Amino acid sequence: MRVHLINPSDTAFGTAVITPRWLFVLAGATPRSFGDPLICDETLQQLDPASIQPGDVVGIGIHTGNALRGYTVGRIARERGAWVIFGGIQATLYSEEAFERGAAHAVVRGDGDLAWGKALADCAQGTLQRIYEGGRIEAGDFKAARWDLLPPDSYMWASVQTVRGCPKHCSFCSVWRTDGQQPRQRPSEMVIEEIVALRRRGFRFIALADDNFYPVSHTDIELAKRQKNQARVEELEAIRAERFELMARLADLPKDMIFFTQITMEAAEDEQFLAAMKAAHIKGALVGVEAVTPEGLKAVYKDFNCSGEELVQRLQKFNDAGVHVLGSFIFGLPTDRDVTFEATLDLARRAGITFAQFVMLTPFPGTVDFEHWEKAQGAEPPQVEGVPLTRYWLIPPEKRPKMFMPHPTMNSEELRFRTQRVWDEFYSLRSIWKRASCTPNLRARLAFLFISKLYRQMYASTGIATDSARRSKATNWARILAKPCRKLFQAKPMPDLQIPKPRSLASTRPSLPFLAATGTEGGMGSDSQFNVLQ
Ligand code: B12
Ligand code: SF4
Repeated sequence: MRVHLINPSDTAFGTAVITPRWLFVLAGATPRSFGDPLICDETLQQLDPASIQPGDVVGIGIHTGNALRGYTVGRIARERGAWVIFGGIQATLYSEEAFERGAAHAVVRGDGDLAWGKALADCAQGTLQRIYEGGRIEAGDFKAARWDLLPPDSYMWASVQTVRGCPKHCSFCSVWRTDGQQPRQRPSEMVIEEIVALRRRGFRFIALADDNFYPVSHTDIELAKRQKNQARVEELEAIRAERFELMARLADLPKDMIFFTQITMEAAEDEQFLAAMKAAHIKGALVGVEAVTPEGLKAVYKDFNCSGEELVQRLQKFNDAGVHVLGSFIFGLPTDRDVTFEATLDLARRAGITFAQFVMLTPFPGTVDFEHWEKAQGAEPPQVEGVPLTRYWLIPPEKRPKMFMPHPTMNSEELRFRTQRVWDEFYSLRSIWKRASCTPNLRARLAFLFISKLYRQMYASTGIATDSARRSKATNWARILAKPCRKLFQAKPMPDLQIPKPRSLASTRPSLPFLAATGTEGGMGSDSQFNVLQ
């Protein structure tokens, strides 16, 4: 009985940007008695059905975007006589679908770190249950990824998680409902061990696969103080102190390491935090800007963000602190008008952000937006190919609409067209070249250009393109660009790298001067350049 773990995808690029972390975590959660699981990431290459034998166990992880392909993979696996077990956010929210469409024998809901081992053991004993409730486990129980099973020469960035959950409640996001609003922070030792294992193998670019790297803001602590809730103040301060402890340990890793995370823009008001990020080699962060107007922010329950000139200044603060911003903007909000597109582009340029993504508002299951939208569709929602629109992920990709939520003033083609234009302008050769001036030399500038074009091809052209001919052209381009790009991210392995010893806690407390941030302790890089090639 062999164990397979499959990450489904309709599109294979041959090379992928970020490791799908769940594959390697579930490999780590597979009891050694089952041997090493066979890992198949279909974003690299499609599954070979012949690799599945009768009696094998096949674990398939799905989110909304790849659920349909996942169900096809499930049926293939079951036809070949394997046990089929689904997990991931989509299987958690729509478990029955995995049985009906994906030929599942079982579904693991929630965290798979502990439940996967139980399901495998039951399967081996012939007592496989239908549903396993993985729930939300404690951070100390998160399994470390099996990086020794990484296919060689395939990924640009590895991914390591430091925190699960987010205290905010944005209307378009499911994280706070599925992963919870209480941040679950992994002990820093576990994080560092994984990163060192990756650096030994030649990975120096690591994406921190966190929901929100800044789970406690000054405002949160102030509020708890005003409410005279001392227990809450202590709890929040402890979470904050743990962040600083982790960053101090990251700062002790080799200087050539580069981390990228996801963070709310509140962090920009926290100079101590930004300085610690810089010292910790966190050189980039995806910041959910979402909208540039107060009405837009209100529409997505994100009024803790800034708008207008204040927003420009906020984003610039990241830059000033040496943290490059990948700004994430949403188009299609009910408050958007035709001028919003130009205003967003203008703001993105003025704020000096390094990368940007412009996504179209999508009602993802598990979100507040989805609930409202589903309700508005009524008892008999419109159908495409016999599938109700409210289950749009089951519509074949080439027939799937690009916009689901009707807009008061623009039709979906207009929204798509305008969104595409913003991508085109932000990623025009001229604009990229200008932004590339943040790099230290010509070689790095060319690399920056190359990477920007790849990013655009992978995320914009494949996602927004309407017809399949355009999509496949974009995919081919991404495939061509991806291979040489990967080499830019490769580093010389450091097989002898040791885990740096933790410093004394006192030196990492945020209430004390953050020594590393002033450059008086080891590990801090000397420049804030985007030094891809250094
Ligand atoms: C890091 C991240 C990214 C990164 C890296 C993606 C990558 N290649 O890994 C980037 C920035 C590139 C990204 C992009 C996108 N992302 Co994203 N991303 C995340 C994030 C923050 C963490 C994912 C992660 O690695 N977690 C760590 C692993 C270990 O946890 P896990 O995946 O949840 O797996 C656990 C369980 O689910 C379960 N499990 C999972 N699979 C399986 C399988 C089996 C068999 C079993 C038993 C258990 C099991 O066990 C695991 C261990 O506990 C999540 C938020 C979240 N909390 O999930 C969003 C999230 C997954 N992303 C989301 C979205 C929407 C996107 C984008 C579409 C955004 C956009 N508009 O462009 C793109 C799509 C990219 C793509 N095609 O996959 C949504 C998905 C919503 C949905 N319903 O599908 C999430 C949930 C965030 C949100 N806002 O709601 N993302
Ligand atoms: S969008 Fe970001 S800040 Fe908002 S709830 Fe999701 S993870 Fe938290």
